[in-house]
Amino acid sequence: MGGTVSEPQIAGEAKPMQEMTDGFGLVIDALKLNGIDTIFGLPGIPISDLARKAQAAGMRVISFRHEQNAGNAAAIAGFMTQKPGICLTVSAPGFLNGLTALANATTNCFPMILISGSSEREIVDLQQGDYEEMDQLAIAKPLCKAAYRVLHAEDIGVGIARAIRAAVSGRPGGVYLDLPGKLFPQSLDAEAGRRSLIRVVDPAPRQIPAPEAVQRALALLKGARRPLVILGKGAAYSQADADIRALIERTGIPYLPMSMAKGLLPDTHEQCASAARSFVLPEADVVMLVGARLNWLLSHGKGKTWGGKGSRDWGGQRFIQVDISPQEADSNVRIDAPVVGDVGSCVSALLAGIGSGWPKPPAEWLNAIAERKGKNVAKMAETLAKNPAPMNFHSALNVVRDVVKANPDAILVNEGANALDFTRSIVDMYKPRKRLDVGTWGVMGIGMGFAVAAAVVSDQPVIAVEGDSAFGFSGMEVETICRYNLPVCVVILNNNGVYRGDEKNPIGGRDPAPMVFVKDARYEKLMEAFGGVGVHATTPAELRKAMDEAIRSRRPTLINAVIDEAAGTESGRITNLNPSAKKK
Ligand SMILES: Cc1ncc(C[n+]2csc(CCOP(=O)(O)OP(=O)(O)O)c2C)c(N)n1
Ligand SMILES: [Mg+2]
Repeated sequence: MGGTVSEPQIAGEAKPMQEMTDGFGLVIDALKLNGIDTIFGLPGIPISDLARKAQAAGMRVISFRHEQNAGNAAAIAGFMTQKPGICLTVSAPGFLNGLTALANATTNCFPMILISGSSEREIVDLQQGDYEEMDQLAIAKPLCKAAYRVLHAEDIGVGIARAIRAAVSGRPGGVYLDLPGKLFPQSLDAEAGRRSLIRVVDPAPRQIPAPEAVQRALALLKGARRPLVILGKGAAYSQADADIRALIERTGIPYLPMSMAKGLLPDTHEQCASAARSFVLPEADVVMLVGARLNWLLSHGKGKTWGGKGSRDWGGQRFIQVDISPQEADSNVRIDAPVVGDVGSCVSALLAGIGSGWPKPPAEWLNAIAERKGKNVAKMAETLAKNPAPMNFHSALNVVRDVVKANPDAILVNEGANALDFTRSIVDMYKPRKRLDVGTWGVMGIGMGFAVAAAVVSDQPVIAVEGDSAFGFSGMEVETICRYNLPVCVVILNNNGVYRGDEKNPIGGRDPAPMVFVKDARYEKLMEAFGGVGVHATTPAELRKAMDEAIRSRRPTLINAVIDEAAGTESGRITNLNPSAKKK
């Protein structure tokens, strides 16, 4: 046991020297017993010794500069591994800093456990003003899937077991585990401690769909004239990669990957309809959602995007929805064939029902899509071939696209507005779970936390394509990247501001406009400050050279790619969601 301590025998006592353990040791042993080998966190009172002892017990302890980044790291580690990512924070302010990541994880269905130390219950509950006093459990509850507190060392095993089950079973999500400072030094006979721990059996049980639900779905799919499959990040999470590919290929149905489902099949696959998205959504008659929700990212399944007459009108589609949550169906429009179960079990049941003789969709539909795709791909190729000075998003991302193509195992982290939207549409992904981004909320700040975790979990090179604003939310973690010597190449698409950098103060006052930053900021020097490689790139050739070198050397690298400050658009692709922009 990593964390056991020995207590000296008391003089005159007859019993042999008793091996003892304590709260610190039990937390570490419980995590290790469940195959959790990494903690992302930021230590301090009361969890400093927990971090030290975890490292001494052979766990990887990755310390960050801000808890939100540690939390984002834990969340994406959970997405990548199907094991809950652990984020460890101190009380009140540290806990609150981690809470945004916990809420974001829950929204995105990433399994993570936020473990926070907390202050003395007796003082907190009487509000007597303890050091970092806060009723953390109450605050965490509405923002996560489950929240628990452990008061006695002998309950640590149960607490960790419950947290693990809550995080990964059913629809995964964020879990809060409150460990008051007084818990850690509580000592316990080591043997009793060992017996109190639980190795969780089957933490995420398969959920097999009902045969009649599968039949209903297949009957609907079979009658379709213009079928479409939409793959969401739930499909990517399931790791049922081979079956998902078989489902697409054996049915011959065109598919659209949501952002983090890109690469489940290579984006260059002939059935990929991404380049004809605005054609296939309104035209499809039967749509099968696989681990994708009909939220804002899919215009709630209605409106003009889906061929509805007005913004709230339903189109004519009929929907099949494969989802682990029985509550998901009918959230926005009618779901004609819900298939409830884990994506892997559902897809394998669908495949069994499909057999080998499934008729391909009508050629008319496939040809119409191919035609749109061809036109749009040609148009894009033309734009990408241009070489303007200064660089724009297209000419810079054309380089990233080539580098990712040459390094399909590299993981791409991506955030920003234009920096996000252009990267998503220009950079093809070739393998599952290689694209990690802002997810359901479109949240800024995931960049460096995701990059650190991706490198730690996979040991593959990581390319983080960042808007200059987006980068600022987690930029201090370049020190973390250097400290752990991680193979992360940050590419900042630097257009001097949020969306663009050419706005002026409307009344000509001394303050700059609210959406712009210091012009020509030298972000690369931040990486140099900590011993990494900084590059100022003003041409595609310079960018290519620096990226190739970063991937070859695996050295922490930050490339400041200078982009035309007038190249972006307001809110990137979601200008329509911005109330003030709408008035214009
Ligand atoms: C936590 C959070 N705060 C604020 C925003 C609003 N927001 C959306 S995109 C963005 C930054 C866009 O600028 P940049 O990253 O430089 O990308 P660009 O469009 O300039 O390429 C901001 C602040 C957000 N999405 N999340
Ligand atoms: Mg910008």
